[in-house]
Amino acid sequence: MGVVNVTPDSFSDGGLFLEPDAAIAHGRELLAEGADILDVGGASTRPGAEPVSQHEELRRVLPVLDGLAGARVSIDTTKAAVARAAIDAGAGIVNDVSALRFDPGLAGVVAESGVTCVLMHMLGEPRTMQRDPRYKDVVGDVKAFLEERLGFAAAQGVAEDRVWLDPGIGFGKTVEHNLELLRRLDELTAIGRPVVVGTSRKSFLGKLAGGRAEDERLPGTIATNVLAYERGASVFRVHDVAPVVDALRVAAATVREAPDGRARSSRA
Ligand code: PMM
Repeated sequence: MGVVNVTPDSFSDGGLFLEPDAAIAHGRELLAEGADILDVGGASTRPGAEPVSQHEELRRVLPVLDGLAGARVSIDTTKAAVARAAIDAGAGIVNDVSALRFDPGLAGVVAESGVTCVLMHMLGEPRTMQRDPRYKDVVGDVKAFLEERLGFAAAQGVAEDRVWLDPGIGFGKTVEHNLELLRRLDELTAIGRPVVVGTSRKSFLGKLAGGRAEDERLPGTIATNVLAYERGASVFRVHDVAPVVDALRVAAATVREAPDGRARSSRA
């Protein structure tokens, strides 16, 4: 899953693709590099980000979705109206970092349209999530949250086999929380739904490597995505598609199948 952020303020590429033509060209480049899905977003979710109006979010993403018609696109939004318009413009996946918590209308849009949705864990909301995040057991807590949101989605009429789950790396988590989630990712894949991971260029990678800036975090991005693959993740949300595709191809060729001959995990 290649990231197309149509925002002025995303943490690693804010402002680079704010013009529709630049975003569309970037999306096409990511497809050429091997992305299966383009994740188009018009509202930054970086820590401390201020909310964006529905009107502004639509203004940013709609021309880009039109320009990328024909590609497999996910819309990174928490808003029902944005998801509705994006689906009408061809998006087949709704990537909701609030896991259907922020907009009471979004579950209905997903259910009624029959698209796939990504439910992601976040502690609270982007404005405040990095203020001293605490868990009893981060993996147990995130797993319970994702199971509860999966149940909620199903109760709202979303087919369970249309739901992907995401631990929300960096969303209300310390470095140690992120590492524990990646170490024990198999406990989340055990829920039985495809797991999405988004470690790309995130600050914990910079901290672990001795203070690297956003554009110096590709080695950490590759390391974490390969390990997540080995632990059963299915979808890898990244900015740098070509090198991660290469790394995952090598990882896939290296990983053994389960003793019973089945693939190790469900792949999206
Ligand atoms: N991370 C960001 C935005 N959207 N969606 C999912 N499902 N998982 C993530 O980890 C995730 C996301 C923040 O990264 P960006 O600002 O570079 O887009």
